[in-house]
This record gives sequence, structure tokens and C-alpha cells, in this order.
Amino acid sequence: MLTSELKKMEQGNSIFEREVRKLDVPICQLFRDKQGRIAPVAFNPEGKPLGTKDAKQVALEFNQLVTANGNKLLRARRQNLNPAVGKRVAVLFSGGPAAGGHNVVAGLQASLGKQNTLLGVRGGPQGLLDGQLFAISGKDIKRLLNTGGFDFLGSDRTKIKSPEQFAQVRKVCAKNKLNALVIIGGDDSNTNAALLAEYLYPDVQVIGVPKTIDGDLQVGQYLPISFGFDTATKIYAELVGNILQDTPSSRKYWHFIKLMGRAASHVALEVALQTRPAIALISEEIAARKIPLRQIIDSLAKTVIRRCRKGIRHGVVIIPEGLIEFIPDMVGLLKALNEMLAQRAASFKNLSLAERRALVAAELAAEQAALFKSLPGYLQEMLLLDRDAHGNLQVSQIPTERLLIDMTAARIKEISPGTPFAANNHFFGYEGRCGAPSLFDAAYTFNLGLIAGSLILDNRTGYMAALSELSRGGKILALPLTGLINIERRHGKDEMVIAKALVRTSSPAFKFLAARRKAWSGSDLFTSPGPRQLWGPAARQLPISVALNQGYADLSFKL
Ligand code: FBP
Repeated sequence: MLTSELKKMEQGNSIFEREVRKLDVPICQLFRDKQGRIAPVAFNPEGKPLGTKDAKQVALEFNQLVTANGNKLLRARRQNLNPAVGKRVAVLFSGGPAAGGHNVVAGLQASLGKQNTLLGVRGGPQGLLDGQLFAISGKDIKRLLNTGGFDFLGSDRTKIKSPEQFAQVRKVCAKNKLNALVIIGGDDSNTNAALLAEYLYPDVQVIGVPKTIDGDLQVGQYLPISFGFDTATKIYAELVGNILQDTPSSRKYWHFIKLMGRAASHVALEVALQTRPAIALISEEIAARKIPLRQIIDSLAKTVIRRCRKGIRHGVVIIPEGLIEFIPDMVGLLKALNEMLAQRAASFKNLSLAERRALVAAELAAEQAALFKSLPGYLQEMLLLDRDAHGNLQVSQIPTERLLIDMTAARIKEISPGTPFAANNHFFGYEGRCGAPSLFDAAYTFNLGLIAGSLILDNRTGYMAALSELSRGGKILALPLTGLINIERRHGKDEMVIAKALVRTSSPAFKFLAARRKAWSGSDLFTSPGPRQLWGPAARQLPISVALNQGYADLSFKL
């Protein structure tokens, strides 16, 4: 009966999820022993040591790790015939979710095997501090395989930084007799992994796994991308593609679509490459070419007018989440307002919004005052609201897509009154983080889990699991975390952190977009890539930006 079948599905979820759990995940050949079983690998140092411009200071701060690892990259070339046994290993998620996290846990379990114990940490770094550990069972792994989300363990954004927090981690590790900790996270979480590896050295090994949909944790040829990026961009590309397909059907709308991805524009660039919209703004280019807001608006308005004259009254504009923070005159205005509000916090409290607006306009430098006045009223109000604990505006809450629509509409009225312009705004973010992993992310993460487990059984610490040469069978690597750390000014002080990888305007992916965008805006050359595929000929497609930047000959991954 259908009703009992539907009730049964409440346990195993949808038909799709049931099938996806059975999906074979491709793994690097090196992980297969002669009988075809999964086996851990052993590592050897390779090439010159990694290091940033701040390597000397980093070596002082991370003395034990740098002495032990020499900042050397590791590469696996053979199986580990003598892996450690009896280890107790804990794994946690840190930061925003990304598709494939569950497969990292599954890969980790597969490489540790039955002779070691894998524990999960509930609730991310805070859960670690609270000692929320439990043993992961084989049944758990079966249920998790190829499913999206971080719900099995949960996650949070706690940064372990005070001496008390470090001491507490040591206590939890001792209480649970941990030999190793695996931290699945982005740049900040992997910085935390390095700090913990140093602090816990040599008692507890710490290994990082590169996760984030933002794609801003990548290390050139050694780490082409973080996991979760492929799935998220494929989901956004499907949504954007559907909207693009609607535009010449309804023939009356422009759509301004903001895409999640924090400061870096990797997500926007990838989705643009996959869908070919009329316009894709790339924050890093705007900053590099110092393009002011007025010029961005002018160019948007002129594109709308130009297309309209050709009879195309529709189009799509892709906007990266962090755009505002890269527009040079907006950055100056935000800084001036932050300072003004901080200095006058007490007197500002008693002023009405209209009074605040008048005072600010009178006190700003002439150019900034003109920019402030040119902004729509709702944005002026937002800019005058109270700041966060660091005295900054929550820029992510600025509706950039709405702002660009309103200013473009006003500019069109000025230069070409009567040009029709009906626009809708969208923000795609949470829609893309927890979908079932693409075949690439499912395979990539399972392999990253195998690498993390192998590093532990090879008695390594202070490394991040990495996999490169994705179109040629995969090269299994481990990057010394200390080799990735530099010094950056954050919240008014120097901090040692793993640098965020932004879009480079010299990269092949950006150059390709720059070379093609005139054609894409001149007529409709868009495509609707459709839903991501797990079976069949389209399943093995890599992110286009990754394939271009890595110099691959085609778009398919081969592991
Ligand atoms: P991570 O850097 O932790 O991977 O964050 C990914 C992300 O989805 C960003 O793209 C986004 O700006 C942010 O998280 C949103 O954060 P939150 O989940 O706290 O709303």
C-alpha cells in the first residue's frame, strides 16, 4: 500500500536519498589494496618547504610544529603497511555547513578501520569544549553516506583562543583518551587547527580538512578548491539558469541575484561561467580597478538601455555577497561613518533619524556627503544604525541587490527616460549549502577523509588533507598548516591566520569571463545547466573555474 510505503520512507527519507546512499564513490587508486579493499597510505616529504612572507615570525610562534615538520609538503606514494593501531580519534565540523561533510567522516572511518576508534563531537568547537563526544557506529556511517548537511554532528563558530579554552581542550582530550583530532572547517577553523596542533604537541595529533562553499580556502596547484563549493555552485547555477530561462519567456524582467560566498567572488564567478548571464560583477576586479559606485550604476543602466534598444527587455545580474566591501568609495564612506558613530555614540543616541542624517551629511567630506545623499533612504537609515561589538556595520545585511536595482532605475530615468526596467531581487545562500553532495564533492570528501585518517595512522600532526590533479587520478597531499599562515591586521591588531584566497584578476577563470562578458551582455547567450547529476555523462563535471585555473584539458574529474 502506498500509505505504508510513505510511512516507511519517513525512516529512510526519499527514494533519491535511499538510492544515493548506495552510490559508489570513486577513490584514488592508491587507497585500494590488491584485494580491492580500502587501505591507508603513508606519506613522504616532497619539494621545497611552504611558507608565507611571515614564515620567520610563524616559526617562532609555532616552534614545535615547524621544527617537527620543517613546513614540508607531504605526498603519499605507497600504502602504509605498518599503520598505527589502537588510536582514538575525534572529528568535528566548524563554521557554516558544506555538502560532503558526512563523507569526510565516512572516509575517516574507512581508513581508521576496526583497529581504531572514531568519536564524533556534537556541536562544533563549543561541543569539544563541553566534552560532547560519542562513538560513531558502522550503522551511523551507512546512514550518512552521500547525504548533505552537517546534521549528524552539528557545527558552530566558536573560536578557541583564550588560554582557558586551550586548557579545557587538553582536559577533554585527556578525559576521552584522544590521540587525534580532525577539524573540518574553513580558513579560520584551520588556523585554529594549527594553534591546537602546536598547543597539544606531541600528545594529540591535529589534522585539518578544507571545507567552505565560499571557495576561499585554496592553495594553487596543491589544493584546487575546498569541498562544498562544487555542490553549492551547481545548485545556484541551476536556480540562476531557471531564472535565465524565464527571462526570454516572460520578456519583461531583469533579475538582480546576490550569491552567498562572503568576501571572495569565487561563487559568483563560477555561477557566471556556468550560466553566462548578461552581467556578473566581480568584487576583486572592482577593487583592483578602483571602480566607484556611480560608475558601476552607470554601466548597469547603459547595458539595460543598450539591450532594450535591441529589443531585449530582460537580463540577469550576478552580484557577489561581499560586493559593498570592495567598492572603493563605499569602503571610504563606511569607514568614515563607523568612526563618526563610534566617537559620537552617546550624543547620537538621543537624535532622531532625520537629525542623524542631517548631521552626518553636514560633517562628512564633500565627496562622501554626496555619495551618502545619492543612496536610497532605507540604506542611509541602515548606515546610521548601531554597530556590532567591533564598531562595524553588518555589511552582509545590506540588501546590495535592492540597492543596485533602485540606483540603476534612477539612473535610467536620468539618461533614457521611458526605457522600461522592471526588476526583481533574489539572494541565494542557504539553498546551496546542504544539498546532497555532487558526485565530485561526494568523492572529494570521502578521499579527504581517507587522507586525514592516513595522516593520523602515519603519526602526523599540523597538516591539512589535500587532493590535487583531479583530472588525472588525484595526487594525495598534506599541506603543513604553518606554511599557510601569514600575519594580518584584524580588529585593530596583528593576527596569525591562514590567508583567504580571493579571486585573482590574473587567473585564467577571471580572464575567460572578462573576455566573454561583452558577448554575453550583447545578446542572450545564457544556458540553463539544470540540476546536478549523480549518474550519467554529466555527473563528473568539475567547477569550470577550477578546471580553468588548474589548466585541465577538459571539465571532468577522474579519480
Ligand atoms: P564558512 O566560511 O564557515 O564556510 O561560511 C560559509 C557561509 O555560508 C558564507 O558563505 C556566509 O557568508 C556565511 O557562512 C553565513 O553564515 P551563517 O551560517 O552564520 O548565517
